[in-house]
This record gives sequence, C-alpha cells and structure tokens, in this order.
Amino acid sequence: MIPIKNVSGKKIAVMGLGRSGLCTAQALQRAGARVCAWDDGAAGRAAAEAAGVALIPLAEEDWTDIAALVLSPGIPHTHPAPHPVAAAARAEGVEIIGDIELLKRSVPAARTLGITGTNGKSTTTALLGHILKTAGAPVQVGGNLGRPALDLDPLGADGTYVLELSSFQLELTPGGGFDIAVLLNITPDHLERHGGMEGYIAAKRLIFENSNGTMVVGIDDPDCAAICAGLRNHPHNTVIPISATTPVAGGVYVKDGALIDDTEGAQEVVAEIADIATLPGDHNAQNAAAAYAAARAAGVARDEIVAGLQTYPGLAHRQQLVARIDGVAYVNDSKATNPEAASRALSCYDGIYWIAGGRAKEGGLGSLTPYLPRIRHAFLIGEAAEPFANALGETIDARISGTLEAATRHAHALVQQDTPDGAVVLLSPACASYDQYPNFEERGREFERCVRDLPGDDRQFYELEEAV
Ligand code: UMA
Repeated sequence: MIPIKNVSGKKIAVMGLGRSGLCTAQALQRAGARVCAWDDGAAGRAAAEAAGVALIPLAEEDWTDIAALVLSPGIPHTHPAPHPVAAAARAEGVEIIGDIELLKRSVPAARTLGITGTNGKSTTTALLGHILKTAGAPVQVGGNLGRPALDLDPLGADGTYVLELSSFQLELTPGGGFDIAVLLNITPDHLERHGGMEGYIAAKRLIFENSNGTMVVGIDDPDCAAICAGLRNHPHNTVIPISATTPVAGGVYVKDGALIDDTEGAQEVVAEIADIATLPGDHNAQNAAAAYAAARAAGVARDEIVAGLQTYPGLAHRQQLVARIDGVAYVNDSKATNPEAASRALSCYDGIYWIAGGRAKEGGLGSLTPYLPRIRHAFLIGEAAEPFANALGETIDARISGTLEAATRHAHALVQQDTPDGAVVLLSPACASYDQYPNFEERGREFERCVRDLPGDDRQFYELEEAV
C-alpha cells in the first residue's frame, strides 16, 4: 500500500467504496487522515464497516473543514448530472480528486507512466509492465487495469509505476505530469459521462496535462492524429507518433507485420510482431508500437524490449490462449463484452468456432459483418442466443447451446468432426456476462474449466504469469 503524503490530520471525504475507494479510505486512514466515507450501495458500506472505515452520509455533511473529496472513477461529477456529493464539494470549493492524483502526489521521486486510449490500454499497460520487469526495473502495474493505484507497493526513486488510466480517472487527476504519457486511440465511448464526444476527447487529452516528458500518440484515428499534430507544433514537446499500419517519420510503426523504429530516422526493423502469438491483429500492433516507444523513452535497450515483447504472456480473458487440443486452439476472449471488441478477435483467426452471447448491448451485430466469413459455426449462449441466431440468419451456421459448458462441448465435438488443424474455438461473446455470471472474469474462468474437461490425445494447456 502506498504511504500517502501530506494528509495527516486532514479531514478527507471518500465517496464510493468499491475496489479503488475502499483502498483509498484505508490508505488515507493509515496515513493519519481523518476519513469520512460513503457509498450509496449497501455492499460498499458493508465492506467499509468490515474494514473499520467510518461511514457518514456525505451529501448532508458540513464541507467547510473538508480538505478534499476523493471520488471513485465510476461516480459522475459533471455529466449526465453531478452526484450530490460532488455537487456539495464543488459548491464549497473543495477539490475533487481521484486515487491516481493521490498516488502521484505521494511518489514524486518515482517515475510514472500513464497509458490511455479507448481500446488496448490494458494490453499496452501489461505489456509495458512486462517489458520493464523483464529488463530488471523495479516496477508496479495497476490503475484501471484492476489493482487500485494506492494498493501498489511503494518504490524508491529508481521505481516506475505503469498505470492504465480511464477517461474517468484522468478527469480526477488534475496535476497530470506523467513522465511518459501514452494515448493509443479514440473512438466514441462513455459519452454520457463526458457530455458528448468533445468532452470525451478533452478527458483523454488530459494524459498530456503538465507533462514535460515523452508523449507517445497513436495517429490511426482522426482525433488522435489531430492531437498528435497539435503536440508536435510545440517545439519543446518530445512526441513519438505511433501507427499500426502507416509509416510515420520520426515514429514507431508496424508495416507488414514488422515493428519499425524511425525515432532516429533510420527505419530499423526491431521485431516481427506478426510472429508473436500473444499479440495477434492490427490492434495489438498498435499496442506493441506504443509499448516499444514508451519503453525506449524509459531508457530500456532495444534488445531488452524485444525480449519482453517475445515473452509477453498475454492478459487473462483477452484473446488468451488457454489450450491446444488435438490441433485446435481454445481462446478465451471473455473481455469482449460488445460487438466491436469481438470483431477485433474475429479479425485475427480463420476457421473459427465462435461462442457468443450473454446480455446484448444496444446497436446490433453490424460491426461483425466483415468477419462473418471467418466463422465456421456459432454456438450461442444466454439471453442473446435467440436474437443473435435471428440476426445471423442464413449467413452462418449457428446453434443455440444455451450455456457455456454446452457450447464448449458442442464446439469441440464439431471441430473434431470437421478439420481440426489450425481451427480456433473462440469465446468472444460480444455481450455482457451479467445474465449468467457476476462478471466477465468469472465467465472466462468457467470457459477455462470447460476446456480442461474436454477429452483429447494431445492436450497442452497454457498458464499466464502472475497477474501484473
Ligand atoms: N457508487 C456510489 N454512487 C454512485 C455510483 C457508484 O456510491 O452513484 C459506488 C458503488 O456502490 C460502488 C463504488 O461506487 O461501491 C464503485 O466505484 P467505481 O464504479 O468507481 O468502481 P471501483 O470498484 O472503484 O473500480 C474502479 C474502476 N471502475 C470504474 O471506473 C467504473 C475499475 O475499472 C478499476 O479497475 C478500479 O477502480 C481500480 O482502479 C473498471 C472499469 O470498468 C475495469 N473501467 C471503465 C472501463 O475500462 O471502461 C472506465
């Protein structure tokens, strides 16, 4: 846990006691702050009580002697409407911050690397953390990725914090000042929380706020390309543009599967990304280019970065290779909770036996259309099974399996009858999990259990390294 600086004796409000809020309240208490905390949900309040955190209905609190409000990232403070506690704090002029801001203020000597973007930020964060660890650097990895920032271990001045940052967290990190800041891409997301696309882009741009270090920026979408051009207009900025598809002068890019470093104007081929099984697809090319650029900026030698790229174990539930059974790969992409995310996985394989369904999001399956020819058969589960079967219509063969356990068995039986070699059984649901599971992680673990129960002559299972 991070020892929080300069809060001893101060009264600090903590609103939202989920993963990050509860950890914040505990870290503040340990640092001698007078914590008053609240959560609108009974579960959050129960967890706080069990942890010895004092509960006070903050909306009714006198804010005159409160030094700061630490807000959970999921709680709105501007759009669609400010939460009453955020409104009360703002009315009294109390600063509203998040746990990342507290971390930054508490570890001024350590280096902080911030990574944001609509897609790929978890992979880039984990990959960068893995590269730095492989190179022997003292490193801690967390943030939106899952481990709350203040739960990370304290590091000395030679340490590096690699932080995945959501747009919500960036809005609550007013000090900014990341030593290396990475913006991967921007496509519409969380628009209700930011009052529209303009607000979302502004939140993402905060990754570069007060940054006087290296700025790594994707240029493969128009919004990021414009941000990159703007940053490069300032001669004092150190900007590294990255692309998954296009050669970019002075940048890092992937062309025909090769990662190319042009930061010194020499267009040097660094690694064959296409050969790295844990980084399939264009989206991972962008992640690899970003991680390479950021690691170079952090002073890691080229060879060490390549070693890190080549040994990257992948992230759980994101195109995670679980097993190969008799020539068939079993891939857990349970994190794909919407059709756009599933389309990224579908674009990476051929001969797919696709397990999909759950609780469908709005917007239909349109974004999957270009990839449907890659699917040999679909096995549909959960609430979306029937609507998906109707939507897929005559385009592909689909079977309503109902449960994940049945779908895995059905897919295994069919692929063994067909042509197993090179085929992929892919769980990439394009749906939320909540109709059948508490979360996508539990759904992914269930898939792994189902795969372990499958018969086969040649069965090979893959383990991830300890979670970063
Ligand atoms: N709550 C209230 N009132 C409200 C809304 C929520 O009291 O009006 C309470 C809830 O009852 C709950 C708590 O606030 O107890 C939840 O807080 P939270 O939603 O901020 O979630 P945490 O559990 O603290 O998790 C957060 C991130 N969640 C969000 O940003 C929504 C996690 O990112 C992150 O891993 C974690 O901190 C550790 O840093 C998750 C996420 O979904 C993965 N992120 C979004 C994304 O990736 O798209 C941004």
